[in-house]
Amino acid sequence: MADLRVEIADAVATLTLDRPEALNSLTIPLKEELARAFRSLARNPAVRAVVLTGAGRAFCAGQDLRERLEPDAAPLATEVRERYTPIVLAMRRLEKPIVGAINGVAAGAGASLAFACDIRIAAEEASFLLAFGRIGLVPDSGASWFLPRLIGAGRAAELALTADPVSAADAERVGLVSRVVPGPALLDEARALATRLAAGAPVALALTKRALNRSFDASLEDQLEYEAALQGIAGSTADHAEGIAAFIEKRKPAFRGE
Ligand code: T3D
Repeated sequence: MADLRVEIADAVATLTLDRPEALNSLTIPLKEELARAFRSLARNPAVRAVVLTGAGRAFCAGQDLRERLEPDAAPLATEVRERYTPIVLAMRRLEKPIVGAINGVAAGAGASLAFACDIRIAAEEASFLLAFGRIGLVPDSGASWFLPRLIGAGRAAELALTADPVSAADAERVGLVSRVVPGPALLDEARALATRLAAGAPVALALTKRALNRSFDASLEDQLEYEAALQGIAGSTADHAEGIAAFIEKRKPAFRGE
């Protein structure tokens, strides 16, 4: 049975990690399904935004540690390169916004998946745990890259080195999540946000994600030039003309991704 549920409605794809009995920890089939799903959503014009969440009480507990004990388990570096890196790259390269609906604990690579989303909304009972250190490993799947960018170097070092859990309330306070909502409302809130994003101008959203992705590695001069070039592309779309027309005519724009 598939461990990843994919539901598409109203231009929003909801991906649900679905191994609740093992806190949605990541097995080889689940990792492969997830990377495949993100690549396939990239090619699906009917999907304009994505929600990533977990079934049951956890978002994702990271690597399935039982699978790791199997005699034919790949060496760690190989597993990370071949099965985690492709997921994270597919998420960051997906030119559609990803809303993380963090329903419960996000631990180890599960936290990394949450960090790789564009926007995170958390349930009150959610928490983040850089569990790697607790089992003698280092942060992977982008955790050491995303975390300092999201919350600053000092706080990132504290979370990574102590592996102390961060509550949803603290995550909101430090800017790790955009907001915290009651658990039963989480999916509706995340889908409502994704639906709103899906109604945006797709090319502009794609280029915005591209600009944000490269901003930390660019000088101000380079980024100003990059923005100008992207604006040239966005400005030549039919959606830009539609945006202006809708403003003048005092109506909602109908963006078509053209
Ligand atoms: O290939 C590689 O290894 C390289 C990649 C590494 C990336 C990583 O993600 S390394 C980090 C791996 N993850 C962890 O170390 C987290 C392990 N889990 C926990 O620390 C705790 O489960 C949680 C803090 C997440 C939640 O605690 P709690 O008390 O709410 O739940 P629990 O009782 O520990 O877990 C409930 C069940 O889920 C339990 O199964 P059982 O006893 O009821 O049959 C537990 O074994 C299972 N479970 C939780 N996490 C994992 C898991 N099973 C397999 N793998 C897990 N990661």
